[in-house]
Amino acid sequence: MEDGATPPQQFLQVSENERFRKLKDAFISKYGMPPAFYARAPGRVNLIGEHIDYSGYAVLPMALEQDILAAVTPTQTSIIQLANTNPVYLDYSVQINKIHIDTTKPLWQYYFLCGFKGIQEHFNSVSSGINCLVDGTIPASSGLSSSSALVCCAGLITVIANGKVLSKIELAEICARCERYIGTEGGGMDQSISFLAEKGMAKLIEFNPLRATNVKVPKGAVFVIANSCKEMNKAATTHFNIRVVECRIAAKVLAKAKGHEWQKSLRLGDLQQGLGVDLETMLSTVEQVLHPEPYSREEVCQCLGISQKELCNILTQNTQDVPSFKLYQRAKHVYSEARRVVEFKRVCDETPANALQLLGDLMNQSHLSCRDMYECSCPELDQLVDVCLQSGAVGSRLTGAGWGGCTVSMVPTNKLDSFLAKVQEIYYKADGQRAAKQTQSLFATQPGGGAAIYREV
Ligand code: ADP
Ligand code: NG1
Repeated sequence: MEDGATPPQQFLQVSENERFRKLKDAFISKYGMPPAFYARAPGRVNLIGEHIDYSGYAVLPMALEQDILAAVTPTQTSIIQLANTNPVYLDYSVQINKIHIDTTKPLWQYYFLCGFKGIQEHFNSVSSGINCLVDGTIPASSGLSSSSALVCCAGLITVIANGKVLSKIELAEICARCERYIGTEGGGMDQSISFLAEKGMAKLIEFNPLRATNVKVPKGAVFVIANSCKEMNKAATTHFNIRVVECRIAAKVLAKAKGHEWQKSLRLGDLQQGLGVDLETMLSTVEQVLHPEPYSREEVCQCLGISQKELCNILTQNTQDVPSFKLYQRAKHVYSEARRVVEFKRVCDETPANALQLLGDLMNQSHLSCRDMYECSCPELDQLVDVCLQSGAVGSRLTGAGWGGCTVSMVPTNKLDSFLAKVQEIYYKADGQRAAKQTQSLFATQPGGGAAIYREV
């Protein structure tokens, strides 16, 4: 288990590192002074455990090399000045006591402000302004947590610029909460792995209390990420929050049927804990209590004995008008996916002779459940998973929120070259738009390290 020490501060010779050197030069041309420090927060790939963190269940991600890197100088101006090396993301500035996050328009600066605001609120106030230049290498809106890397980087910058100290665990918890200011009710997977990751290790991330345990994936295979080239911004659509509220309602309906306290805020994981039963029993309870037909608003109100107004209090701002809820399918996915995470970790720990096959099977089952029960896939992701399996992967699944974005595949090391060549041929070269993006879209990845601060020697 992690001890949650403060993110490491490292020293480097900026002139010897091309990315840092370019960022420093760009910072000087923008602000007329050198940066005082640099902050980095990585993206992640989730190996298994999709859409279950916000129901309280453990997930199994690893950090990527791709990250958000920012050059920063604290100032006495009380102004946050933001610029980005990618011209798509426009310059922005705001006074530190006039922060407003518009949940109807998820512009890039609002993710930064989420991180800033989280720390500002934690310490009641922060006084330092900042000049900041951001450089990101995580494909955006592709299920690799570019948004959380930006929020975490901003949180870390605010802590350092104001001379404060927080543990990695505290930073992860604050950043998980404050990313919700953008309007999506996510769990804490992305922010936790961004702070708690260690090079060479995937992590089992458990919640309440937050902890991270090393998971060593058996030798003989590599994880390959493939981008479907279809983007999906969580905060700009209702898909994500609809799933969150379906899980909340399913937990309440199941709890009421089992004579358990259901009025307070309750997640599917809290219910299992409260009932003191195993995941198997929760899956049978889903079969006994819930029906596969969608529940209308009226039926939910009737089941719970609540008014339409009380139902609205359970919903988020952007799901107030949802007409029906698929409770059976969502609960079935959550409890079965939680069980697959436990099984995946067990296989990694015990490494039986057929470990790779077992892990691959779990990944394939996870994709089917995401596709059919949770309905967070899309035709492009389903096609890409099929192509990856045909090309030699032992397991393949969508990763991250879904409805677009990336797949992660487990590929035997000795088949990696032919796998990459086949997927290029079938998925990317056959389509002009995908072909244009193919170099950044398909890559093998190793578990990377967590967020860090860098200073120039
Ligand atoms: P993800 O699955 O990658 O977290 P989201 O759709 O939730 O995707 O968030 C993507 C948003 O994060 C982008 O639209 C942008 O506002 C912000 N973002 C991602 N990468 C960068 C970057 N390099 N610089 C600035 N903002 C970024
Ligand atoms: P990405 O892939 O970064 O959009 C989202 C949530 C996670 C988790 C996954 C699905 C946020 C910030 N992230 O991740 O907490 O629920 O979807 O497993 O909301």
